[in-house]
Amino acid sequence: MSDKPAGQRRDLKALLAQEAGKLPQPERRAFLANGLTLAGGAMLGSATSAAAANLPPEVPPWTRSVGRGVVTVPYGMPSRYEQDIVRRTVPWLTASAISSISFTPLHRLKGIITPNGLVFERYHGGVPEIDPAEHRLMVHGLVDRPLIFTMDDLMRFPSVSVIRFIECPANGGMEWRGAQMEALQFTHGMLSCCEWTGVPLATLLQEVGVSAEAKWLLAEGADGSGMSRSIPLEKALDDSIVVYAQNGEMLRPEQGYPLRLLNPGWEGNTSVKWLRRLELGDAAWYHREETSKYTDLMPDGRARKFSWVQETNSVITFPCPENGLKQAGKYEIEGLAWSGRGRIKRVDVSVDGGVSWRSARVKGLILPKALTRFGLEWDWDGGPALLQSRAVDETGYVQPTLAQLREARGVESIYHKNAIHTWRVAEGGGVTNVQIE
Ligand SMILES: Nc1nc2c(c(=O)[nH]1)N[C@H]1C(S)=C(S)[C@@H](COP(=O)(O)O)O[C@H]1N2
Ligand SMILES: [Mo]
Repeated sequence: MSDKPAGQRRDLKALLAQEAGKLPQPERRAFLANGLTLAGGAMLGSATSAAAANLPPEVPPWTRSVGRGVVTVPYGMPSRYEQDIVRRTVPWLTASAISSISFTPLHRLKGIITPNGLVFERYHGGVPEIDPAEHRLMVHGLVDRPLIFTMDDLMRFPSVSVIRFIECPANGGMEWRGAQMEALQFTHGMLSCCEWTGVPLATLLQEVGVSAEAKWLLAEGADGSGMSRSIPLEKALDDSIVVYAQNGEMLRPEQGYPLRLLNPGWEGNTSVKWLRRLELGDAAWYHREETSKYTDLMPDGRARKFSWVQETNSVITFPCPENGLKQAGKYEIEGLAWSGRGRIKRVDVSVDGGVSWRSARVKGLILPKALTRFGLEWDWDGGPALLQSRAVDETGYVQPTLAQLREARGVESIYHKNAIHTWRVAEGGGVTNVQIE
């Protein structure tokens, strides 16, 4: 999008008028037929910063010489012009970087896959450096044959690959009591979606033979925090996966190299990284991460426990505080929707704070428990607007309003804030984060 002052845009307009005769006619007709007027076009907007000598019909220097050769960069990195697209953290959120969180730059991503280097990170005891040759997974407890697997052992089992989101249930948690984060990266960035490859947990459980009394499973990490969660056996047998690869390559250290558990659609916390131990038992363990943490204090003073599923949620990724509007005209409002219960069925978008709604186009892959992208064409009149998205999943669950969520859960929760989110577009195109009930 254009981020140039109006003066420069006028220069562009003049330049284009001058160049118009040189443009191939069919392209020009299509361009105008789309109804996009000058600065509405991102291509035109970005052209304003270019030196005249590099603009068509001139031939720029990089076209008049050869570029760098193969394996100058053995492991490829994004263009240096994309260097600002990085994970970011909120320094005041946690006392130390060892037990902290970084956020995915959702405002700059396309499609539904999060590139490995931009997947949000959450650690309770830092990232351990584990040699896969020395890593073991022990499966024991109420089983017929306790076993210890090497990484090589695990890779001999038939594998599966699935595209699934992982979301920390604390995503947006700063906003329960009204705190406003002025960036999409910080309101919703504890969210990622990757293709994960590994062995279904059911396969490993078959290998060890689960005892009839077993009802729960404890998953424990090999990191310094020794993080652990109790998982009901039904989930473990349903769709949990012991994962070793992510988007086609081995897991990143930040994501649990060499092995993590993936519980699709559930609190990110249950997807234990650096997985070293699975214990079968007849009851939940009630460890720290399911008692003092990852429970929700309700208005009656009691705590909701084992609130595993990440319920239907959505957010508009363009425009957003980081990506404002510059000039009245046509745009595509875009966003992401997801549900821990299955597929997204529909996404409605409002530009008037929920008074009226239109159905957005759901774009690309529509997979269960995966990010799903939506878009809606919008002719912005240049005036104030309140943008909202409301997702519905295949179970019929409708994303609640903030008022409905507060009504049901009070304001003491940290986790599971999946309310309809509002971006306020001001006259002039600046976007801010607002809460409307
Ligand atoms: N062993 C271990 N597993 C862990 C954690 C951890 O600190 N240690 N953090 C959990 C939390 S709270 C979340 S939200 C997810 C985050 O996964 P990611 O860092 O791959 O995005 O990992 C979970 N698994
Ligand atoms: Mo988390």
